[in-house]
Amino acid sequence: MRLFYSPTSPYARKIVVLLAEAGQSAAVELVTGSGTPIDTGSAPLAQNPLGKIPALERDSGPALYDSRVITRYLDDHFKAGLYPQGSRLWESLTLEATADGILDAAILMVYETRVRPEDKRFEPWVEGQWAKIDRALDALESRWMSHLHGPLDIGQIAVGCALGYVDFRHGARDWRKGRPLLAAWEAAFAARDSMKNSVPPA
Ligand SMILES: N[C@@H](CCC(=O)N[C@@H](CS)C(=O)NCC(=O)O)C(=O)O
Repeated sequence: MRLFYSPTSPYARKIVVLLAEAGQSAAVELVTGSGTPIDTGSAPLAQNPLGKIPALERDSGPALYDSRVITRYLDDHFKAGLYPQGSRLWESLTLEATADGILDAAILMVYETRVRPEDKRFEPWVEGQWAKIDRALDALESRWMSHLHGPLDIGQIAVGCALGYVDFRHGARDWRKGRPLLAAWEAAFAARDSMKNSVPPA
């Protein structure tokens, strides 16, 4: 299998971390390629018509996207057990969606400054994206800590990668302030080998 990815993509990082946690990193070749909404660059268009990474080319069958489809496929393929059985599954999926929502907002903020010309930027829109992240982080601190401290699952991997990306691109926002439980959890999670080996390059 081949994963189209970028070492700075937090969506791709979820997959790289899942593979490492499953002991299957060697089973998937990493191929670099990416674009932006205004320049498809080296994005894997044949694999994903939306022009986004990650995309997974399989040995047979059509390529898969987006990251949530790929993580679930690989979990099933390698029997990794990172999607719990029973009622906890719905919690894990909601936690994963919360983390991915943080990423969606965080990346839109990046595009607003990197891709949009300065005279066309709209600050209230950027702050509206940050407000989504702020509320989601508050929710993690106030109601998700017990799940985060439970058995390793896709929700935790997604949150770990989302917090890593907020640090990477929006470090000046100081998300740890007022969130001691989440900050402590993140420090421990970031120390896992799977996370240390997938830190985005500066
Ligand atoms: N929902 C998608 C989001 C993927 C995504 O936005 N990837 C970014 C890179 S981190 C991208 O390829 N952006 C290019 C674009 O938006 O055109 C997923 O979970 O895979």
